[in-house]
Amino acid sequence: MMSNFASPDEIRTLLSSAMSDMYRKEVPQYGALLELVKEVNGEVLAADHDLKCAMTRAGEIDRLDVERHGAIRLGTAEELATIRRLFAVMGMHPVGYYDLSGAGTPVHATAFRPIDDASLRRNPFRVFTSLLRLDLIEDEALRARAEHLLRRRAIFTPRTLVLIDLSERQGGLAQPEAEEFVCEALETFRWHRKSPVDHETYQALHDAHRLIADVVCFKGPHINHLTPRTLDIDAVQRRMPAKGISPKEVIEGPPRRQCPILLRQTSFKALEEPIEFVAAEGEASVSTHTARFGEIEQRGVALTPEGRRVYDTLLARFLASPPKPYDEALELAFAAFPDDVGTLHAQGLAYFRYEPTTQGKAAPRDAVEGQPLEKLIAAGFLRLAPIIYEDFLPVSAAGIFQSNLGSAPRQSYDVASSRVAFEAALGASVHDEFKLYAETEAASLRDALAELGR
Ligand code: OOG
Ligand code: NI
Repeated sequence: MMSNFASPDEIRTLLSSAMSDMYRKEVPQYGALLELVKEVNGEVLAADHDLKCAMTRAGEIDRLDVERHGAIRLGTAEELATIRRLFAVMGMHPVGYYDLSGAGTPVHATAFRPIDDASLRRNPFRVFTSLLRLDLIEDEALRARAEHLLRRRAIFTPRTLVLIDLSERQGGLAQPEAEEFVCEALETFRWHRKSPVDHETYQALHDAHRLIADVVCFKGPHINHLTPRTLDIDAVQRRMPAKGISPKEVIEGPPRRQCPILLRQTSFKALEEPIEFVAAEGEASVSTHTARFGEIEQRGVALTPEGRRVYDTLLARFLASPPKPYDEALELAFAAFPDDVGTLHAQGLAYFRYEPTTQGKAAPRDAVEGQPLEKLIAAGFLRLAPIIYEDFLPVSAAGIFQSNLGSAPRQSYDVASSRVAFEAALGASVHDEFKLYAETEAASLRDALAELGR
């Protein structure tokens, strides 16, 4: 049967762009942030010709303007399982397991994102998706109340569910179905000013943990931020105040580097927004809630398990007692981490794509045949290009949660990490991000060597 289905890549792009438009209307500061990021990215690319060429070769220039990640928080296993099916329609799959309970946040999470190279190139839209761990509410009556409220809500429109089913049965959606799907699915992520609960219940859940109230007291999992990718996070951070945006004090993640690694992020404070709670005799009582915030990110090369181990060790050591000034001290703490492509590659700390150079393609057969990889690189026949990190960092995510919840770091929950329970709720296992990067690297090596005629 000939397929005339809309491609999942196209559906994802439609939805992420619709979501961006919706969020821009809901949170005006988001629009200001996008302008600032665009301005800085333009300046960086104009000033750094090599970076521009490298990003063009890697197909990253085209995706830069549409590249976003968002986050939602879900309340039940059923919601998580259905959101997995919803994201699958758009070619987004669960990658990685993040346990944030150790950081005092009663959730665990995964990131839905495209996993193959061509789709990532087209639009790498990612949604960090947390599941509330109700088992961490100590008060039994309160936990039962939360469970009851969650059971009662329906976060998907009936038509969304029909279209997900249809897509699974047919193996895709025709163009008009895809467009309808995007409109319907968008409803799940919308902000609701009216809460279906009374203020007293809200307050009780809020006192147990602000995050619990944010999930349980709302009709759906409002998208709580949409993050554009910048090529110079320090510059954007510096210029935020002039645009009326106040960022949090420090940038999460690794320090600024010649060869950027992983992911650096900073956010600005959540908005205080009016909410109408249910009151006696159908009247509404208006109070406020903070949930939605702004964030920017800069992405660098993905690290191998060994590189990640070194990163985690250095960061943990630094965060145990972060000296001031933070930025310089962090740079110093990472002095031992190699900061050039050659060493990162030679020591197996990061993932790279192999690109045959013009010189390599013109080289005589015996100059490439049987030569070890390092020789081909040293001879300039193969060039290394960083494979960009497409995922998240648990320590950074915990910092982001904490700063936008406005709370001081809490005591960590003393519970076992629960990946098995998470995957049972999800109805699938999560992809291993290291495996995905390693496969991309291996495939690029195969192609490069074939092109060199080896
Ligand atoms: C998600 C916070 C995590 C990130 O970029 O690490 C996150 C949330 O607050 O729901 O988005
Ligand atoms: Ni984020």
